[in-house]
Amino acid sequence: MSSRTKPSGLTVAVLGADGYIGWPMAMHLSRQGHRVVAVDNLARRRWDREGGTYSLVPIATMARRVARWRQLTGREIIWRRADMRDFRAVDALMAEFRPQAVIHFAEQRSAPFSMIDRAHAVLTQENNVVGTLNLLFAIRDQVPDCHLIKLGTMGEYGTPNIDIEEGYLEIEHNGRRDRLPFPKVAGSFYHLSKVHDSNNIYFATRAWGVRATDLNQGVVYGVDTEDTVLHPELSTRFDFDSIWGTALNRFCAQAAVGEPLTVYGKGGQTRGFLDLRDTMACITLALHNPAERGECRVFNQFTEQFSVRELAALVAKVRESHGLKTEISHLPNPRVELEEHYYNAKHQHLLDLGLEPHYLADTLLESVIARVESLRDRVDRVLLEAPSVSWKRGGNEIWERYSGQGVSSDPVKGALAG
Ligand code: NAD
Ligand code: USQ
Repeated sequence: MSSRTKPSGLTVAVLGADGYIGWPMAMHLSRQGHRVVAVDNLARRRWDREGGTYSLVPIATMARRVARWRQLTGREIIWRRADMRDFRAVDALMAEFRPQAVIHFAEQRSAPFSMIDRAHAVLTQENNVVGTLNLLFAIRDQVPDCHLIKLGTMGEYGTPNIDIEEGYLEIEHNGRRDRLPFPKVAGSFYHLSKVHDSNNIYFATRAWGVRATDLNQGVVYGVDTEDTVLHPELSTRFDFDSIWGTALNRFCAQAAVGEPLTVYGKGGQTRGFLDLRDTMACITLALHNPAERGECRVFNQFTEQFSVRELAALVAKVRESHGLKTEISHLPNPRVELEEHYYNAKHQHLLDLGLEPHYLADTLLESVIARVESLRDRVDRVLLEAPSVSWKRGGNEIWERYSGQGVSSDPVKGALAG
């Protein structure tokens, strides 16, 4: 691992910069004096329109965001609309800006979305795998020294009955030893798209000497960073529906409007979690301590682990401290996943680089719930309802109810039109 730390004035491309994490990341790096090129094809806004979902926190257009950022800070974020599946566009971006680092968030990131039907599974894997492949080729051809920082997910590993290492496992088999990628048993076509990406990235580091950091990130929570709070037009999104909203976001929204918390099955499903501010810190640490040429580093990027049941209890406890009773309902689980399992995932590398974590304390939960409460008039309770995508049967009632046309016949082409 390189010992370089804290360079400033790097040119960094943030791909997926209109998203929940991408937008605060773009501001965070701009504040630190880096030259930020923010790229997105706005597909996510389009998928929201198609499915009748929306961010609870109102979000401004990218044009308004970068204008407001410039006005408040005097700093420039260069905004470019481009689709990662369009190789010419990706190649041209790398050639024009010659970034020293690329932070790649630009993927379809919902597991339920990927399980709606064949078309959504294909869209997800085509969007994610082709986008990352295009980026790898563009880096090889245009900026071979560029550091790729790629957002993967802890869900790539699944929930094995052994400790989860950071990317690689030392194995002894029939008297021989090797260090091999940790086995991956992902739980949705979305999570599998990240496994495929990881394999392609690892190959590109070996074949072409690309420098890469593959961040297996846990579930991110929180809505505010020091930059998003500067102005309403700098806010980032907050998803609460059953397609895009994570369990924790949904529980906060359900508690805020007095609906029961929707725990799927027994609720023993355990995952890694981290605060949005720690995501900023982790990625900045990876950026300032780059991988070597030909190195494929894997960091497990989370700070704490909780079961779904524990999350629901935490939210209910916060409400109780305000004298409010919150019901927790255990619904039939729409997913195919273990509901009680061993889970012990290592996450040492980022701590070694200097990460100082925030923890999911009552105060943080309280502030998220309060934020949702202040927006309660915007909450459509239909979107908080019971799960709508079954891992076995697919389908999405919300999608059909809102769009009135069911799943669009070719969402892949549609997304290109974005
Ligand atoms: P998001 O959906 O809010 O943002 C993703 C952005 O990427 C969107 O703005 C979308 O328009 C853009 N995008 C998608 N496909 C694109 C394409 N082909 N070309 C250009 N832009 C495209 O998601 P997020 O929550 O900000 O997640 C960012 C990344 O982090 C994703 O890769 C996700 O898989 C990963 N991740 C997220 C979490 C989480 O809890 N949010 C946890 C682990 C990993
Ligand atoms: N769950 C509930 N109730 C709900 C919603 C979900 O009990 O109302 C359960 C699910 O069954 C699952 C767990 O909560 O067991 C986590 O689901 P989630 O929707 O919060 O998170 P997930 O689908 O895993 O996806 C989210 C992000 C994804 C990221 C992933 C990180 O959407 O982009 O990759 O978290 S990780 O979980 O580490 O793979």
